[in-house]
Amino acid sequence: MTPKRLHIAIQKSGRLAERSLDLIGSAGYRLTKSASDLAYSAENAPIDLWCLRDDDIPTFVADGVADLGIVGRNVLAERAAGGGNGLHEVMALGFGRCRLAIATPAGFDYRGPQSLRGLRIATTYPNLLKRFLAESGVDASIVIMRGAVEVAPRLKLADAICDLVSTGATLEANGLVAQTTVLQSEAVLVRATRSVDPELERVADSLLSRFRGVVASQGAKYVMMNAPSSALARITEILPGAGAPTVMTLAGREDLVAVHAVCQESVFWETLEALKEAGASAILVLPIEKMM
Ligand code: PRT
Ligand code: ZN
Repeated sequence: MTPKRLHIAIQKSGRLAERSLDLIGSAGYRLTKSASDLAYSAENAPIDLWCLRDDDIPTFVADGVADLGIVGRNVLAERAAGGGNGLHEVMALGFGRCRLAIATPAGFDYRGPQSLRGLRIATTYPNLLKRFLAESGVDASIVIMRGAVEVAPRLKLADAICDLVSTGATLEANGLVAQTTVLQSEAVLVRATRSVDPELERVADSLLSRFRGVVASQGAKYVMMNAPSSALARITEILPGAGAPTVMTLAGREDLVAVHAVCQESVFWETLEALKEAGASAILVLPIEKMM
C-alpha cells in the first residue's frame, strides 16, 4: 500500500502564491516541482501541494480533494456569507493583508453606511456586501462585477464600490476614497470540518505547529542587554511585547544584571534609545529563526 499523503491547495499564481511557498519552505519542507508546474511534493514529509486558482481552493478543501488550503480570508468569508459550509479557518498566516472596504468618489459626502441608502454599489463580493448592508439596516442595490470594480463609478455603472484595498493606490488613481471597512483580511490556513484520516492527522498536527512557529517568529526579536538591577522595572516596561524577561547575574558585578527577552513586536531605534536612557548597555537585537 502506498503511504498516504497530506494535500495542501495553494494559489497557482497571484498575490499569495510566492508567500505560501515561502511559508511551507520556512516550515522545513523541501519541495520539488512536478513536471506540470501544477504540483509540488515534499521530499522529507508525506505532503503534496496543488496549485489552483484561489477561488477554487475552498471548494477543493470542503469536498475533501485537498486536506488544507491557503487562501485570503475574504474568499473564505464570501463563501460562508453565501451559505457555503464545511470549512473553517485554522490560523491567520500574517501575509496578504488587505481590507474589504466601501469606497466612494472623493467628493461624496459620506457619513457612514446610512449614506449608501438607495445607491448602486459595485463589487465582486456580493454576499459579504449584502450581509454588511443588512447589518447596517441599509437598502441599496448591488452591482455584481467580475473585476475592475474601481472603474464602475467613472463609467456610471455604480455610485460606490466595495472592494479590496491594500495600499489604497488603486482607489486614489480612480478618484475614490475608502470609507467603512467591511472585513479585515489576510492569508489564512483552512481545513474541512469533517475529520481527516488519523495517519494524516499526525502530519497535519506537525505542519500546524511548525506554521505557528514560523508565524510567531515573524518580526519577533531576541533582545539582550546589561542593566543596573535598580532599572529592571523600567526596562521591562520599555521592551515591546515581551513577557517576563530572563534576568541573570554578572560575574563580579553586584550592581549589574544581564536581561534577555523575546519581543513579539518590532524593536525600533527609539526603543533602544529609551533602554539606554534607562541605564542599559551592550544592547543586542537578534533575529529569531524558529520558535515553538
Ligand atoms: O488567479 P486567481 O483567481 O488565483 O487570483 P486573483 O486574481 O483572484 O487574486 P489575487 O492574486 O489578485 O489576490 C489573491 C488574494 O490576495 C486576495 O484574495 C486577497 O486575500 C489578497 N490581497 C491582498 C489582495 C490585495 N492585497 C489587493 N490589493 N487582493 C487584491 N488586491 C487588489 C485591490 O483590490 C486593488 O484592485 O489589488 C489592487 C491594488 O491594491 P492597492 O490598494 O494596493 O492599490
Ligand atoms: Zn481569484
